[in-house]
Amino acid sequence: MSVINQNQIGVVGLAVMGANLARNLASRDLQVAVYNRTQSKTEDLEKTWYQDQQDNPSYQGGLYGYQDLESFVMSLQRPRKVMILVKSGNPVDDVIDQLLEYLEPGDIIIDTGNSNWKDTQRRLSQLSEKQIRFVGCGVSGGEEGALRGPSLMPGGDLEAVQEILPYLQKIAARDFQNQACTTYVGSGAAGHFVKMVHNGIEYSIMQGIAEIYDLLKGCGLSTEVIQKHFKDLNSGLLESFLLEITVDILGTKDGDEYLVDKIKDQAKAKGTGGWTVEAGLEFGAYIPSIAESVFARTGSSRNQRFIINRDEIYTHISLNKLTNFEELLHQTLDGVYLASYLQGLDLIALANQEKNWGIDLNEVIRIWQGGCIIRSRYLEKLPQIWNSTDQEFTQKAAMKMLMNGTNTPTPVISSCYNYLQTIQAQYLPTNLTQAQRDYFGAHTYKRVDQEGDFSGGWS
Ligand code: NBP
Repeated sequence: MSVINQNQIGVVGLAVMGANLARNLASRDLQVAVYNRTQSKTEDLEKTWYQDQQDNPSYQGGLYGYQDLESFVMSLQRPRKVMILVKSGNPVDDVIDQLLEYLEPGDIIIDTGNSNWKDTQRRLSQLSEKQIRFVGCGVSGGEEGALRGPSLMPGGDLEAVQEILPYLQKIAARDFQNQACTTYVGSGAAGHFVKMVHNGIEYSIMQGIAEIYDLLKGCGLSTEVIQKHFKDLNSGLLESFLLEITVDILGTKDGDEYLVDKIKDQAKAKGTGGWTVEAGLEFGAYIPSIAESVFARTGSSRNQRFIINRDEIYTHISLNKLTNFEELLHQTLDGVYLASYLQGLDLIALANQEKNWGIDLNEVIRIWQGGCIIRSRYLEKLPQIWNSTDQEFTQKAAMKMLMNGTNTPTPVISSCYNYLQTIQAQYLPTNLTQAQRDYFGAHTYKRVDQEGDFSGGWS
């Protein structure tokens, strides 16, 4: 369809995320141009949008497919706003290069994919040389969120974000106060950095939930009973998207059996968890549970030559005979959620300090309250915990008791426990570690009773 200067926003890349975001935008009364490298996806989306309109006659927006990038770009009102939702990495650079043939100074490119924050930093400076304004925007919520309301984390050029925020606010999910789950996250690569850390937290909580599932399996409980436990866990602060889907998953049958029992125990990853761990090392953040959750997926492709019958290595002591079993489970998962969130916030705070992005962590917590994978009621209480200095982590006792009761591998529960122990420890044994470093390498040490750097003094 050829319309000049008519459409308010354009979307390039119409796989699940781009198609659903475009439908979301059009359903909010916006005029949306869409383009995809493979033409058939554009045609499919036009048909879906036609059906959306039949089902919802009140829709005032429009969705217009273009078969070439030039007419797509020419159809947009100036300054043009183009959202890119293609596979992260080289495809994003390819699309930007193609767009540059037609865009003009002042136009805005919004990379809404899961780009690596370092690529975003590079693209920002490359595009500012060409006077194209660039926004790196994290999106969370998966395909359903993209359609019905995601959490949107835009960062980069402030003025550009302010110009697109009215559109983002229309399509975003709502927080607990009914405000849009989007905000200007910060300058530079802040948006994609925050989204990356969101994914790191997601990895950790998912693995923590899986470990609770494994503990319950180790008690000999049926999938049906385990599902009931997760239904109960999905309450209070733990009421969350990840527990909701766990309950649905555990209730899904394939024939007479549960589908989950037919799935191979090998989890894959697309990279954002690993990037979070790299960033943790780069900025000196203590994020052990995020690292454990990434390696837990790697470990799930373990070398099978050591495998022995599970019953021989796992001590199935009857966890379900522990008093207050439900409460222990709740407390343990509470510790996992809390430690995972705190680690992520710590990492964002350290990066923000070094990069001067101007991130407001309370706002980050707020825009995760709706639409996103790590949304939970915990996020209501998190600012208070994050901003306080004297917290008692009462969850630790339950975590310890559960772990003592089993030989089931619990890398994330253990590391969350150790994380909470470590950040509360009045002193750690690292005086000895530093002494050893100085002993064999003259790496110096600091003293508790004098200022300065010291070395030697060993007998
Ligand atoms: P994919 O990540 O599967 O990418 C497929 C899209 O990229 C198609 O439109 C494809 O066009 C296009 N593309 C590729 Br591949 N190479 C291209 C190139 N060189 N030039 C132009 N287009 C190219 O899509 P997705 O799952 O919808 O995700 C889109 C972005 O959103 C990704 O960055 C993803 O990480 C992120 N994200 C995804 C989710 C999720 O739940 N899926 C959630 C949050 C964020 P074609 O049709 O012509 O092959």
